[in-house]
Amino acid sequence: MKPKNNDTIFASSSQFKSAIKIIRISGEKAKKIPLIFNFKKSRPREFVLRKLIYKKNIIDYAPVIWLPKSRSFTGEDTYEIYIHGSIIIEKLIYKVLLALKGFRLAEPGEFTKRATINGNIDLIQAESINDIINSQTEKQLSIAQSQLEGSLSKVVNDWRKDIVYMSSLIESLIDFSDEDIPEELCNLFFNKLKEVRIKIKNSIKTAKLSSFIKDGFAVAIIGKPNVGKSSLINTLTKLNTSIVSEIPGTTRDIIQQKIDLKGLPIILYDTAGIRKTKNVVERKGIELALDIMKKSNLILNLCDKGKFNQSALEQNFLINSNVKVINVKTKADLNKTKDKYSHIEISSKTNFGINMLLEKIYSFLSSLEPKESSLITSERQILQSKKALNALNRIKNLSIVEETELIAEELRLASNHISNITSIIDNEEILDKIFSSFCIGK
Ligand SMILES: Nc1nc2c(ncn2[C@@H]2O[C@H](COP(=O)(O)OP(=O)(O)OP(=O)(O)O)[C@@H](O)[C@H]2O)c(=O)[nH]1
Ligand SMILES: [Mg+2]
Repeated sequence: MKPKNNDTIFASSSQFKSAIKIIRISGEKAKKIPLIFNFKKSRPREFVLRKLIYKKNIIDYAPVIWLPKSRSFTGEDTYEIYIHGSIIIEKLIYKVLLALKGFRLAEPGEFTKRATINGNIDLIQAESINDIINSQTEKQLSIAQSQLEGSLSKVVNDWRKDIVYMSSLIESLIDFSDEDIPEELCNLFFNKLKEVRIKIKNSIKTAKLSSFIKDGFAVAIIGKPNVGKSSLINTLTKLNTSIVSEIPGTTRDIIQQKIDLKGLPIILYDTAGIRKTKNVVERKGIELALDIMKKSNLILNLCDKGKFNQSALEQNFLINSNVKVINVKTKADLNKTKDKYSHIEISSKTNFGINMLLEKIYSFLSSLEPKESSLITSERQILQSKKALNALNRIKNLSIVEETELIAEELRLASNHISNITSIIDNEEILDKIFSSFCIGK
C-alpha cells in the first residue's frame, strides 16, 4: 500500500546501538505522544526529562522536546525523544506506535521532504542536507553548508528576477507600434539577456569542478612497464592496493584508490605499463590506461631510467590541454642520473621525494578548486540550468520586433526551469527520486 502523506511518521536517528538515539515523530498525531506514553506535556521547545510508560511498564527515562508545527523542522507538530541508545527501547516504542492508527515508519528523507513541501526549506537546501551528511572532506562540507544557508538559492533567485525584468521589458513593447520601438529598450533587453546567459553559463562550467570536489579529482599514474607505478600507488595510499613484481606487464586492470590529501578528495589510478605488445589481455589494459588518462585532471608520468618519452605522451594524451602532466623519475635510490625533463625524483622504496610529490599534486589540484561556494552541484540542478540557458540562447536569434510572442514564451520557459531548481515541483516521482537517496530518519 502506498504510504499516505498525512500519516504521522517516525524514525530513529540510527539503526545501531549507540549512546543516545533520537526518535522523531512528526505529523498531526505527534501531539498525542504524552498521552500515549503517559507523561506530562511540556511547553514548546522545552527540553524536559520524562518517564515513558506504556501499560504500566517503564520504557525509558528520557529527555523529550515538543516542537509545534510553527517551530519545527518539518513544519508539522513534532516530538523528539532522546532515548538511551538501546535497540530494545527503540523496538518497544516502535511497537506501541505501529499498533496505533495513522502512525507509520518514515521513508528515507521523508522528514526533509515534508520540510520542503511545507516551505521551511527549498529543494536546493534539502539536497544540501544530504550532501552535508555524505561529505567526506572539509571543502565538500563547506559547499553543502553554504547551500543550506541559501547562497545558491540566492544566486538562482537573482537569475529569475533578471528574467522577470526582461519579461516586463518585452511586455512594455506591446504599447509601441513596430516602427517606434525605442532602440535603447532593445539594447537594454539584449544587454540583460547577455548578462544572464553568461552568469548561467559560468555556473554550469564551475559545476563540473564541483563534481570533482564531490567525487574526487582523477590522478592517473602512467609509464612503461616496471617503472614503479604500482609501487607508487601503494606508497601513496599506504596500502597494498596493487600487485608489485619485477615482471614487466604485471598490472592489467585499472586499480583505483581514493585518498584525502589535505581535504582534497583524490582518486588515484594505477594503470598497465604502456608498450607495444602482442598479448591481447595486456593490450586491453593499455587501452584502459589511455582512456583513464584522457579523463584525468592530472597525469603522473613515470620513468625509471632513460629519457621521458615526451612525444609519445603528447601524441596520446596532451590532446586535451586541460590535463596537466608531472614527469616523475622513479627509483631514485638506484638511479642517480639527472634528466632535464623530470620535475621530481622519488623512491617508493625509501620514501625519498614522496612528500614533495604530494605537495606538487596538491598545489596543482587545489588551484583548480572553484573559489566561490555558491555552486551548482547536483545533476538535477545542472539539467534545469542547461534547459534555462538553452531557452535564453534561442532568444538570441529572434527578432524583438516581429517575434515578441516567441521571446515571451522562451522567457517563461527559462523562468520555469529556474524555478524548478529551488521550488517544489508538482511531480511526486521527481520528489521521490530526490529524497530516496537520503538516510532513514533524515
Ligand atoms: N629499488 C627500487 N625498486 C623499485 C622502486 N619502485 C619499484 N621498484 C621495483 O620495480 C619493480 C616493478 O615495480 P612495479 O611497481 O610493479 O612497477 P609497475 O610500473 O607497476 O609495473 P607494471 O605493472 O608491470 O607496468 C618491482 O620489482 C619493484 O620492487 C623503487 O623506488 N626503488
Ligand atoms: Mg603495476
